[in-house]
Parts: sequence; structure tokens; C-alpha cells
Amino acid sequence: MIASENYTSQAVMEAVGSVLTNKYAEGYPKARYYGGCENSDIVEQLAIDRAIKLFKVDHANVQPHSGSQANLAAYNALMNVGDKALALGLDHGGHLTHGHKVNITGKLYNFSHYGVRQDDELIDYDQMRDLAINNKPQVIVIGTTAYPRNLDFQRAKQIADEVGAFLLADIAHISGLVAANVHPSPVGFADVITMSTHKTLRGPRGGMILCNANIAKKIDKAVFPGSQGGPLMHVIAGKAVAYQEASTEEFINLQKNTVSNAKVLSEKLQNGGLRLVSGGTDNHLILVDVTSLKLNGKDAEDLLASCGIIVNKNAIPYDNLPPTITSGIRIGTPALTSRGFGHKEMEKVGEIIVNVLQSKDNMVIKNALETVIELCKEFPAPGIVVR
Ligand code: DSN
Repeated sequence: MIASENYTSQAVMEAVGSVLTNKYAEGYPKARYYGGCENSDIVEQLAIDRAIKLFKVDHANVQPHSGSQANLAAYNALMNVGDKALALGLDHGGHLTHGHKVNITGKLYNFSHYGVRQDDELIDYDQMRDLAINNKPQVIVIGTTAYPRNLDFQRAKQIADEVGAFLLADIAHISGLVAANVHPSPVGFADVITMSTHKTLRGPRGGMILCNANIAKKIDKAVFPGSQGGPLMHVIAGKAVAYQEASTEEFINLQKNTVSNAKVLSEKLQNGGLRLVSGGTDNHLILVDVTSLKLNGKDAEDLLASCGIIVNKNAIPYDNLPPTITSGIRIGTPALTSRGFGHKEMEKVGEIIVNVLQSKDNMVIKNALETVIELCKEFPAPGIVVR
């Protein structure tokens, strides 16, 4: 139940495990630095065309090796070293590559950070605006890794326009929801959209950048040769497969179910006495404050792991504990929904989480583990063929 994880299909894994791993194809389709790229051209162009159609954008670069690489390349395209940028702080649900001081993005660029309000734990767009007006950033980033609510791309665009900044939407976590129209799209608001491809989108492990036509060349140059060498053609093939899968009715239903499963789970947890950051969820994840259970995030993660439920400890806004301990856990529904879990099963999972975290009792954990094993047998992981 790691919110950023999912199961790809067998078809995606077959593409990633294909002979395309053997080929060097530096450059772009029809403009390569190596011979013998005819098949690589077909594969990459297919991935590009499918991404453009899926997200309804002008341009797609499918070469970033990861979401982090996508962000670095996007900054490289939009800023000079030392330029100012503004993003949500990691401790409030942002990401390392949104200019955290330990990350290269925080060393190359001059980031300041907005946060969530203390009272309702929702993104403070007024603070975003104040910081934008005071600091005049070149880029404003809107994107999250541990925020259970919808993002207001329109509001962020208004702020970016007010100060003449580029708006970069990092939709790594919600790209599947956006593709299925289950979360509002940043298209039409953001100048550049970055993402990883393996989270709600269910593609192979990798990244992608979408953008308007006017900055397409800059983005392409910033990816290759700006920050990467040869593209991972086998992974790009996997992306092409995933984008086709993401355009189906089945995928749209999966994303709807991911969100409704998160709602069912959040209600179960709240009814069991757990405090949820921001009081609930609009998307695929839930952030639980475990302090009232006399636990910290690390202990809660360990307790749940002992009954077969894997989540991650996660800082909650205004957390007093260090990132290695934290006061919260982050719980996601994408992977279980891909396995076929519905509301009935999510209620069972919620009951287990509440019972285990409330009681911390060995007998309760033992019984919970048996139920988890039964559920896993009933809903096997997709993409794994047992021969
Ligand atoms: N590490 C990812 C997550 O778990 O949210 C973000 O890249």
C-alpha cells in the first residue's frame, strides 16, 4: 500500500524485458547519433504519439529515466543556474527534487518553499502568492508526493502569470488520475508537466515531460544532451504499451475505483478513531497522524508490516519528529485496486489497520496476517505469470 507503487501489466513487463535493452539510440526519432535505430524510432514515436493523445498536449518527451530526471531536465530548460524557484516544501508533502537542500536541484537553483496551512492542512495558495510576489521566481512548481487533496492548477497559473513565472506541474503521483479525468488536468495551465510513469499511471519505472509547443525544443535539448545520454529504449517501449492501456475504459474505471477505494478506507480509519491529515482524501492516498495512538510513524510502519501490510512512515505537516521516525504513515490504494480490491475488501483492510494500530497485540497481528494472506491469494498480483 505504498502510495507511489503499483503493478504494471504483463504486456508492459514484456516490453521492458525485450531486446530493445540492447540498443543505443542517442538523439530523437529520425535524428540519432547511431546507426540501426529504425526500430527504436518506431517505438519512441509511438510512445510520443500515444502520450500526446492521452494527455491532450502539444509535445511529449518520453526519454527521462525517472521523475527526478524529468524535473532536473525541466528546470534545466526553464532556468539558469542560480535562478529562483518556488515549490511546496518536502516536509509539507512536496518532493526532494523540488529544491530540497540535500538534492542537486536545491544546490543549482535558489528555491523557496510554500506549505500547507496549520489549521486545515490544505495548500496555502495565499502563501504561494506572497512568496511569488516577494521573490519573483522564474518557475513555480505545483506537485506533491504526500498530499491527499486535489491540486488547484488554475489558481497556481494565476499566481505564476501575476509574477511572470513558468508554471511546472509535477503530476508524478496523480498522472493516472489525470489521464483518466479523475483529477483536474494541469493541461492548459502548466507550461511544463513532469511525471514518473510507474505510479497511478501503471507504466514501467521511468519519467516523462509534457509541454507546450513553444518550449518543446528547449525541453528536448535539456533532456538530451542536457542531462541524459542514451535513452532506455526497452523502457520507452513499456511506456508506449502503458499509454495505450491508459486510454481504455478499463483503465478509467481502475482510476475511479482507486479514488473510491481510498474514500472507503479513509472513512473506515476515521470511524476507527484515526486522525487523517486534512480530514480525508480526494485522491489515491491517505496520510494518517498516528500520534494519538501513542505511536510514531516508524513503529506504525513496522506493526503493519508484521501483518503483511506495507506502508511508509511519512512526515505530517508541522511534524516534530525527524524523517527517520515521523508522526505519520502514508497509505495508498493504487496497487490493491490494480489487484482487484473493491469496497468490501478495503473495509476489511481498514479494519485490520485500525485493530493492529490500536491494540498492538500479537494475537490480533497473527489473525490479521491470516486475513491478509487470504486476500492476497484471492486477488493475485497482476502481471506475474506462474508457470
Ligand atoms: N519516492 C516517491 C514517493 O514515494 O512518493 C516520489 O518520487
